[in-house]
Formats: sequence, structure tokens, C-alpha cells
Amino acid sequence: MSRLRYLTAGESHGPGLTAVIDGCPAGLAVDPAAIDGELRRRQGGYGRGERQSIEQDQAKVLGGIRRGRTTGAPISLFIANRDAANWGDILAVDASATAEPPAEAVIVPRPGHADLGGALLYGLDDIRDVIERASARETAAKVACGVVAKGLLAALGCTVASHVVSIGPVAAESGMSPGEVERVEASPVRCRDEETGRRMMAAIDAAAEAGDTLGGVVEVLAWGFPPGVGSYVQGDLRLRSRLAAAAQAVPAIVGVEFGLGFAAASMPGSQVHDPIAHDPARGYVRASNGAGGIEGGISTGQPIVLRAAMKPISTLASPLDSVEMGTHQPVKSRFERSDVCAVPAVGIVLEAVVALTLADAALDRFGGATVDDLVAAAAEYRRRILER
Ligand code: EPS
Repeated sequence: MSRLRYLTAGESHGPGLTAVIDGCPAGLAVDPAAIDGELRRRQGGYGRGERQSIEQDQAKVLGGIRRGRTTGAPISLFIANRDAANWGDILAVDASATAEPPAEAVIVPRPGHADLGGALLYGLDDIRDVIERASARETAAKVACGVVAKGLLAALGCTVASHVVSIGPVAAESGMSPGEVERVEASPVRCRDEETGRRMMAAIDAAAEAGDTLGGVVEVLAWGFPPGVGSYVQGDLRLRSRLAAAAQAVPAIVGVEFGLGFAAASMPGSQVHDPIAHDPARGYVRASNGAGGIEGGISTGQPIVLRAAMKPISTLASPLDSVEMGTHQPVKSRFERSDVCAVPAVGIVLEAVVALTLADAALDRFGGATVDDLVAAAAEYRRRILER
């Protein structure tokens, strides 16, 4: 099921990115300035490339919001690509357009990117088409959509945040409390420990010096998400399935874990599972959260904790070996401008896709044509389970 759906369109150097979010209940306050604020967060972070100094992303709302509130209609957003002005006619829609100077076809696929698979899949003579749509520039549209989802979750008393837990070989402790969000936001690498953050920046500097790139791990937390969302009755309804699919759909994500995650595989069960207790005021409670807020595919009401691993950026300043398509001659891969490390930025993208997934699952569970309907149904469920 999917109550809250979204689609994005647009190329990295075309006129811009478009997003349509469908299924948002009426009556949600959405401030366009909040969307721009999230877009700015995505553009930041230590280790990013030149493109971010060209763009100052802003979303134009084209539909679905009237006088600051959603109407129940699809929400349509547009984010212009400032860099398009530097690309002339290269991405022109019109068949008669001529790029001046003529754009050379890209025929050398870059390892790690969608280049080779895309060229073979779509039978392309110019890899440019793949590069344009597979670019992580698209994540700006995801982040804009995420603002609507974060608004819905806020109405339910839920906040989504993230922090960087490793960059390359430099690791910080996982786990974060709401009180630490400000410290994370002030860090150029979005790390809650200042000293570890400095070492992360030094690792990025060293990678840049060596013409290399770095990946890392981001932890996303959702506090206050209502219990009872998701299901075990079919695999695709499990909350973890839905969240893992959403996180895995972000470019460069190579793995996702929840709670104790992979560490649980080497621990005895007695230390992994969260014993159940009952508190008259709060209902069923747990002293630990090894499950990361989800048991049997259903939210427990504890913080949802997801970690995602990002591979190092595929474009290297010191390129890897490749082959020219057509001639099959071995060549060095092309260098297309890129980031050295985008782990801090991917945290913002992961927050957006996690928020979209949680809001969608909450709407599946509690329904509602208006935000008030949704909030009332969730509150009623919370009341009911207190008495069980
Ligand atoms: C990105 C925009 C892109 C890249 C990067 C991320 O812009 P450009 O190609 O003009 O530099 O900087 O994306 C990739 C390298 C990629 O392969 O996806 C962005 O806005 O996040």
C-alpha cells in the first residue's frame, strides 16, 4: 500500500528538477522557506564539490498548497538548475537545436556509476543521458518532498534527525539524543563529537590530496513515531522492508541496518532482545532498544534507528581503468567534476526518504483526508493500547 506517493523528474544540467507528492492530507502547514532550508542543508557538508557553489537551491511550489496549507491535491515542486546556464544547448529538448561548440558524445563509462549499465540498457551512443538522470543532483527533489513528510510526522509528534557515524576509517559512537541535534548541525561533517569530526575532515583532505574519495555510515533516528504501524502479515508491509527499500534507493547506499543491526549476528539472544515491562502511566515499556524501534515489522513506539552505509563517490580524480565503448580500447575513465565525500549530505537525503516512508506507513495505518483526522486516529490508538 502507498498512501503518500512521490515521483521526481529532471536532469542534472537541464532546466531543473520537478517533484510531485500525491496523497498528503489537507490542512498541513507547509512553509516554502522550510523547503529551502532543507535544500540548503543538503548542499552543505565538508568534502563537497564545485557544483554546490553554483547552486543555491530553492523550490517553487506550483500546486497543492494554498495560503500556506495543503489542499489535499497533489503538491508540485520545481527546483531550477542554475548550472544549466553554463551548459548551453547540450541538453536541449528541441531536435533541431545545435550545441555550440558541438558536445562530444561521452563513450567512456566510469566504473561505479550507472554509465555502462544505462548505455547498454537504453542502447545509447552517448552516456550523457545516463549521467544526467543518474546524478545525485536528483536527491534535491527527494529532500524537497521530505519536507512535506516531516510536517506530517511533526503533527504526530515525531521528529527525524541524522548524524554521521563514520567517514572512511574514522568512526564515532552511534546513538544520538534530541538534545544533540544542534551540535550535529553545527559540525561541517555532521558528527556529534568535535574531535572525531576534525579527524573526519583530515581524512577527507587526505583523500582529496590523493585524488581519491571516501564513503561512510549515517545513522537516522525517528523519535516519537507512533506504535502499531507496519505489519508482519506480508513481507512488503513490514516497516523494515519499506525503510530499507527507501534508504537503498538513495544513490551510493550499499547497506542498511536497524538497531543493533549486523552486530546482533555475533551476540547471544539474551543481549539482543528488549525485555518487556509495564508502566501504568506509559503502558508497555522497554529498557533497551536493540530492535531499533521495530519488532515483527511493526513500530514499537521506541526510537526508530536505521544506519546506512554509503560507498565512496565513484568519480575519482585519479581515474580507474575503463574501456571505450565501440572500439573496446582500454582507456582511463573520464573525470567528471565530483565530490570527495558526500556522507554529511546523504544524511539529509536519508532523513527525507525515511520521513516519506514513515509518513506513508502512518497514513496507511491511521488514514485521514485531513491532518486532524490522522492525528485523532493515532491519538485514539495510543489511548486504546494504554488500557490493554
Ligand atoms: C550533485 C550534483 C552533481 C555532482 C554530484 C552531486 O553535479 P555536477 O555533476 O554538475 O558536479 O556534483 O553528483 C555526482 C557526482 C553523481 O555522480 O551523481 C548534487 O547536487 O548533490
